[in-house]
Amino acid sequence: MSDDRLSRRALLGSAAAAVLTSATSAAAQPPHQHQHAAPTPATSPEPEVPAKPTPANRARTMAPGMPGRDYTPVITPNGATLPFRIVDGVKVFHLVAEEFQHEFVPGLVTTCWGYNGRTPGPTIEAVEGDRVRVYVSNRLPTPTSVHWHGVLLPSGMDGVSGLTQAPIAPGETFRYEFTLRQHGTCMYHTHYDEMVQQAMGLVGMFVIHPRAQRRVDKDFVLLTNEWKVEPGTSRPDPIEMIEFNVLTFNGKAFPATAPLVIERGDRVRIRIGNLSATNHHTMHIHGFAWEVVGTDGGEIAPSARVPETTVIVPVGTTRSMEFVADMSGDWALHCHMTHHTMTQMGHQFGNWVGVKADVVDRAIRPLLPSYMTMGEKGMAGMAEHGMEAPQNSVPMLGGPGPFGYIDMGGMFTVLKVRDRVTSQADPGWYRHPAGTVARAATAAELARDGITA
Ligand SMILES: [Cu+2]
Repeated sequence: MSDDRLSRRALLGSAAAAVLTSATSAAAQPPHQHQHAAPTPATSPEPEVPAKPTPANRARTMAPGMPGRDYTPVITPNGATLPFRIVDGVKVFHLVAEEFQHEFVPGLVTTCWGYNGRTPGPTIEAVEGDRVRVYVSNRLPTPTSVHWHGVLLPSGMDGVSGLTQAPIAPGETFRYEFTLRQHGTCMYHTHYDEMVQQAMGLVGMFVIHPRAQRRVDKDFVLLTNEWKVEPGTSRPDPIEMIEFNVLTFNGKAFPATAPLVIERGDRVRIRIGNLSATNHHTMHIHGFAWEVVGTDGGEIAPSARVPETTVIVPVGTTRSMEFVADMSGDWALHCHMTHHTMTQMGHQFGNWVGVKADVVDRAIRPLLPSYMTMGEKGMAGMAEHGMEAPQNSVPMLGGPGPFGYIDMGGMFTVLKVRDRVTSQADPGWYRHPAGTVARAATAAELARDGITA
């Protein structure tokens, strides 16, 4: 022990003793001794203050909770759940941080970082009382670490590089181990060179089920992220701070987002995490009102829940919403920030509404391959009508729908509520009962109701 540390400890010991002294035995001090400098032997290992038991080290390990028996497993659309094995009563997981080719949407593939070949990494799913051991292997060209966001655990397992552990060097495997003493919707992400590594995709969800479940029929997990991918390039730009142009649910932009397939009458929970760099997302559901039942800090008491259709999920949080899906149909679920349902829209465009932009485009494109403008009547239909675009780019991409082109991209997906559901396979488009679809008004209707078109 260095002299410096020794003397600081001695000081701490003195201060603690002084507190005890003043509280209990001030009168017993010899008269020549100063009250707040009570003597403590310099050799005393720690202050004589009983440690307050902290929740993390009070955690009680229970038998491992098993899917199907102790909980209804979550569904991660476009994603996966991390498998585990049980060794001497401990759930053992393995995350591999690595680089791979990731397709945001057909036509846009870039080199990303993530876990086990995907971004977000596979969802970790466990049960309150489980003891979990997570090995993290680093196959990246740079150090990393994993922080268990929202998980209550001993400080040394918190994964903050430099603060609570050494960084995991390339080629190394670290071991994290703790007992889960809570339930809720948490996350995991890199805590080394955070801006670059999260922007490259080192993020994932960590769902902890309670022992006594309030069961739902469908329990979905969506993790949002935002990326900057210049049209025609092959890597996200990890130092972008403001102008993100690819916005994703579970690493996918619409139309590559898998639908959430729900049986009519199901009680549904949707857990949404946000590990975007900058943007809070305003998650809006069509067809239903939902209630926020929990955050990454825990459950919200039923008396405090408020009905909503749009919920802000701030950066670095999760929100869990529940509702009963009592109406069949194809219902949109999307971020309500309109530019977050666009893919690779340039933020430097002027306002070209009313201008014949294609003439200008043709003149400038040979000089600036990534140059493009919005269409003269707005941006709808630009991708649909075969706007010229650089290789490996999907400017303004939307997707085909049953009534034409859906001019949405980015953070947009569809809840498909059907009378009978047996899997998450896409059931196709909803077949609307006769007379329940908006259509062009007839002349007779306009005349009857006194409407001049
Ligand atoms: Cu958004």
